[in-house]
Amino acid sequence: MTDETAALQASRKPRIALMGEFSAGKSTLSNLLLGARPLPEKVTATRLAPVWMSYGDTAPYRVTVEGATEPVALERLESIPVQETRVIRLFMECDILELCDLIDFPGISDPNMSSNVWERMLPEVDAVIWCTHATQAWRQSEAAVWDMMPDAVRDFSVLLITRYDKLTTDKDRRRVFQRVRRETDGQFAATFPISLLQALQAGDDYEKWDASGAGPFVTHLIDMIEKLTKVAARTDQPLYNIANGTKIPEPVRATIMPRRVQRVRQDAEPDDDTSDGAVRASS
Ligand SMILES: Nc1nc2c(ncn2[C@@H]2O[C@H](COP(=O)(O)OP(=O)(O)O)[C@@H](O)[C@H]2O)c(=O)[nH]1
Ligand SMILES: [Mg+2]
Repeated sequence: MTDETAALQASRKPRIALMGEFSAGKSTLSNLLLGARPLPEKVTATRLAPVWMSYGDTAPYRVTVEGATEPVALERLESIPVQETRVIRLFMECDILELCDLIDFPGISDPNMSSNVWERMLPEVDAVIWCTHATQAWRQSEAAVWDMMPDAVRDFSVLLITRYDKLTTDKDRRRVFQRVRRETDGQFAATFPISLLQALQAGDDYEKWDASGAGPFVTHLIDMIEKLTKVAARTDQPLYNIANGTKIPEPVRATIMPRRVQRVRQDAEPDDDTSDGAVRASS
């Protein structure tokens, strides 16, 4: 990590959400990214409220919909009431969490869970890694949710076509990739086919790692985190809250610390040059 990156991260780490349909591989992806310290089995096996992972050794807790916090037991995560829990907070000392926070979302169209369980967490996110099953990639329900995402989030987000190992012929693999690319054109920063299982099993075998599709994805992810780190340093607002047509705030270029930083009104006249919503210093 460069000094510059370290200084930027003192302000706020980018928050990356893992989203997609139930069983698309979100929790498997968390495990892959967390590396040697995988999530407790319950996180991958159970329907849970969103799980927000950060660096550290703070004890796990949940935040209720009313905003109260309550300690939780890792071995009893399944007993946490989903509807009444805004988010479960887990802290781990994993390399990836030194760079960003990860939020594992529940499946978007799970019939057993109201969509407000995850919708109410969206304002907290900067970018998304969207997992879509190769064998039923980019369903109507996925497109519908993605349609509602603000541009600022979409511009940084990545689409992962998971379970690529389930496609057995080259022809199938090409066909699925091309169709998904066509149907999501311009809506993601990048699209990668991947077998999360093969990536997990690759261990130190670089050939297997690359063959799984994890190589190019992780390279892109590191670059994405670096860009997001700079953006996050400029604004306390997660990118989800930046309205379409509004510029992402420019850095505040003050040599002396401003006494206060104001958010410019968004309803200002369009030809008024303060109407881009940028955070500006005023003294
Ligand atoms: N074959 C194969 N199985 C996968 C892949 N990714 C995930 N799985 C399996 O799919 C199941 C659901 O994955 P999970 O990560 O729990 O999905 P989530 O509901 O999106 O969190 C698990 O049994 C995984 O092992 C993949 O790329 N290939
Ligand atoms: Mg899961």
